[in-house]
Amino acid sequence: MSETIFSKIIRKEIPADIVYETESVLAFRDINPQAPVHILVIPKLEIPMVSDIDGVEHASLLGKLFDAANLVAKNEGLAENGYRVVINCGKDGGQDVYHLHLHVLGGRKMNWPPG
Ligand code: DGP
Repeated sequence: MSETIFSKIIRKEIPADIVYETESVLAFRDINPQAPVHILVIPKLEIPMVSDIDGVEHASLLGKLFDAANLVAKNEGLAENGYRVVINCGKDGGQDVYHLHLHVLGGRKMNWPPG
């Protein structure tokens, strides 16, 4: 699958409000926030979607993604009241950008069930 706009953000070819970066992970504010805090956490490795994850091959990277999600949530002051971490997968899952990303949402009470 071809690269997405997130690859351009990783390479700093287009601007993004980056809040956290390591050699393998990048976190930046969503351009269309659905909550007072809405941050995307992505691997720099191009994995299109959840169904492309290999649990063995990507185990370490997945751990780093969740560590980053928890860290940015803490940095944004979400640790006490909690937050939601969402991964949309495919067309019916509501995925628009085919580069794996965790949505970290917080700063308001989330609704359930999701739409
Ligand atoms: P999803 O529907 O799960 O694939 O979410 C994609 C998210 O990516 C969506 O909430 C909007 C966000 N997004 C798309 N393009 C850009 C961009 O160029 N910059 C930033 N910061 N976010 C983007």
